[in-house]
Amino acid sequence: MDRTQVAIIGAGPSGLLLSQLLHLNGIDTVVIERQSGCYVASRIRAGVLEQGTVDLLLRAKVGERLSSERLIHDGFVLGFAQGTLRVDLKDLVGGTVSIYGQTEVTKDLMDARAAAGARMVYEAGDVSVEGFGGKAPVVRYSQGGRVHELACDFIAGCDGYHGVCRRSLPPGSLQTFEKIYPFSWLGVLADVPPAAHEILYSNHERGFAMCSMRSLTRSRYYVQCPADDTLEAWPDQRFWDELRWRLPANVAEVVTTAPPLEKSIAPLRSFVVEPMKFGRLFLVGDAAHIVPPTGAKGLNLAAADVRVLYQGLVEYYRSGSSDLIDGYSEQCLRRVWKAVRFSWWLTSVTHKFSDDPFAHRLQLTELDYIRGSTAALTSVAENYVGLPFEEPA
Ligand code: RFL
Ligand code: PHB
Repeated sequence: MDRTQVAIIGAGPSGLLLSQLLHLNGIDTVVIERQSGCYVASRIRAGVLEQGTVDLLLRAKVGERLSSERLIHDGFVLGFAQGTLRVDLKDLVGGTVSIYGQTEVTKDLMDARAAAGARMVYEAGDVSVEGFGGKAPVVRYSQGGRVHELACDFIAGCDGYHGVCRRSLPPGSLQTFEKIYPFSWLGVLADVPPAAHEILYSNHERGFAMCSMRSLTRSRYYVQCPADDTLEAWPDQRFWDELRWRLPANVAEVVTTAPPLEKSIAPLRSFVVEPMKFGRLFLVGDAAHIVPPTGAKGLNLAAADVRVLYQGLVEYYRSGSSDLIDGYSEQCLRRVWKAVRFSWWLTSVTHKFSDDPFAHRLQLTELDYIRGSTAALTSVAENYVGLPFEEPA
């Protein structure tokens, strides 16, 4: 039977980053992914990296292109019917965020893993995980018409929300917390200059809209749409009209349009499972938790889980101590719940939930309150840039 120290299920950002950090610390991994490499490399997702995530990517030696190509933003903007409010991250908490697409992070990690000769299995079928309750976990998968078995010390479930690892845990061993929002985001990526210099979250009576970017020539826009909406209902012109309608007038008038490079609908949910560790199986990133994209926390939380897990595994292999890996779940969940709270809060003040005038007044009051309170604004800023990590670093 083939063998490795850590079997990693999923080659999204969590799996690739964990594999790279463990490799740099002399720990052997095999990454097993059900999709093709091309598919993984072309998924369009997140765009905002906390400085802690950037630091971890630098530590993983995949920060070269990131350092030269990222856009550094020291603020973002909240738009409401009554005007706009800029959250000055630099002034309030001395922080910034980096604009660099998850697609690029994934490519950089894939290149680094390939350059190091990593064992990557793409297009693996029927992946299953067993034996993690004891000392001899095994991963099975099929490829090229054959079933393969991989023995390992640990399994990292980096296989996203729809993955197999969480579903393989014994019934009753997990507690699940979930909130499904009554709307989705329709996103468009287009090669047009961004209409706003900074990310703009806009609350409008027709629904939420947002301006983001990937570079100075590539924009990412979103509009809130009904949860059961379809792409067919959104011809390009309808999307651009609706976006302009919902943005502050000075931004709307400089939106330029082009045929989308990508258009997709993503449902919004908050989801957490506890614990994130069962025996020798760890759930990492979206496999354990989902947040609505409003706070830009999903990828950053995934990186924070990886940071805790790789440090714990390095300590285990160096000293034999399992103290850090034993505390993996508790440590990660403290950060996860704070990001769940912040993403829920930012979603609840910027989106249209109903026609209820009371709910709308509360949203406006939230804005009015943070506008008038440096304490409240500082809280928003410290969450947006990313809360400090717990040590050891
Ligand atoms: P991923 O990226 O879902 O990767 C999981 C991988 O596992 C594979 N897989 C399997 N492999 C083997 N066997 C199986 N049975 C498997 N089942 C699944 C999958 O093919 C995949 O390759 O999880 P990971 O690595 O934990 O990364 C999480 C992030 O992708 C996610 O949190 C972010 O994209 C969320 N997110 C954002 N996060 C941010 O930090 N900042 C943002 O600005 C931000 N914007 C967003 C977002 C997510 C969005 N969508 C599409 C939901 C904007 C959007 C619209
Ligand atoms: C994005 O650029 O895709 C993006 C940015 C900020 C968010 C969510 C998505 O909060």
